[in-house]
Amino acid sequence: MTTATPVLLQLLPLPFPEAQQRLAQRFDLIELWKEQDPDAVIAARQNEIVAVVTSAMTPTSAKLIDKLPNLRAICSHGVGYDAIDVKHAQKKGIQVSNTPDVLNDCVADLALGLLLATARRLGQAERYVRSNLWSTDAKFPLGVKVSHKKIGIVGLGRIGMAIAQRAKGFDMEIRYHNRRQRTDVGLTYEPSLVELAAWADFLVIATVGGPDTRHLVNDDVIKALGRDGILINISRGTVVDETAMVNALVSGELGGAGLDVYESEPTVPDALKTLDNVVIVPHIASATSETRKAMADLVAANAEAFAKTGNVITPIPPL
Ligand code: 8YV
Repeated sequence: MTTATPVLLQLLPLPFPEAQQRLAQRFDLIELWKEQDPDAVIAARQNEIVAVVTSAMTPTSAKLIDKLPNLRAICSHGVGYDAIDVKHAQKKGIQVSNTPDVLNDCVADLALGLLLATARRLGQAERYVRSNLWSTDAKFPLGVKVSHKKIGIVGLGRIGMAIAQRAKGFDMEIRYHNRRQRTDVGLTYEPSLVELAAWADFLVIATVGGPDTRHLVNDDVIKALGRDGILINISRGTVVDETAMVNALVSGELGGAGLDVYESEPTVPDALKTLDNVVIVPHIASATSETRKAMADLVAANAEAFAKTGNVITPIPPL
């Protein structure tokens, strides 16, 4: 790298001051969220910018990338990259890093948390006690057992494997569906997603988002999971045909759902808010202080490594 202080375009603040400070110490920062006229600032400094900091939920388009002729690295806060045009960046020789592994535990914990909350009606039970219903009729409905039940994992990657590890703790029978069978895991592979759903008591979505998996969980899969089945989604809302899911929940053709992600966040279909067999939370799978700090630190480390060596530490593999 040249001796001049490299210029970094930061689309959003890192949620931890230490990590933000590390960027400020190493780069000439353009903190775009502070700018009155962001487009004018980008136009004025477009030739100087060599790196961008963004996040899994911040659109980082080919249009923005093409405005920056000397861009060499994009460092993203988050493991998912469906909001970033990674293919376009990589085609232009631009590295894109994400924050894998540091969030596996918390995302998998929330997947099991949603599964338990939905199966045991924790959200409904909470509302029941808070609205003083317990003292009046004491007829709270039964939940369904989790231990020793069948769990189907859609997308057996790092997070999927962490979910499988936790499911073993509940003595659950585990099968998975992926684009390809994995040869390095001793779990049962199901080539047909519909067959996996038909077999499973709980279907957990842990696959990547983006056009390749859009509506992978369609009406056929949802109907196969069925009246006693429970759908859990901690990946991306677009992976599930949300309209089909809502219709099946309302009609009773799907037993229940525990959701952290939605097709048009932060919009959540109103119908879901009225259903007792649904647990809905606001995209918080990685939202713990420990994990978000680790994610912010990894973004700073990727940017620092790029400034020092020209290479990020956790690049997204070529797509
Ligand atoms: C987000 C996530 O990163 O990592 C992901 O892909 O969806 C989350 O951890 C977070 O919500 C904001 O950046």
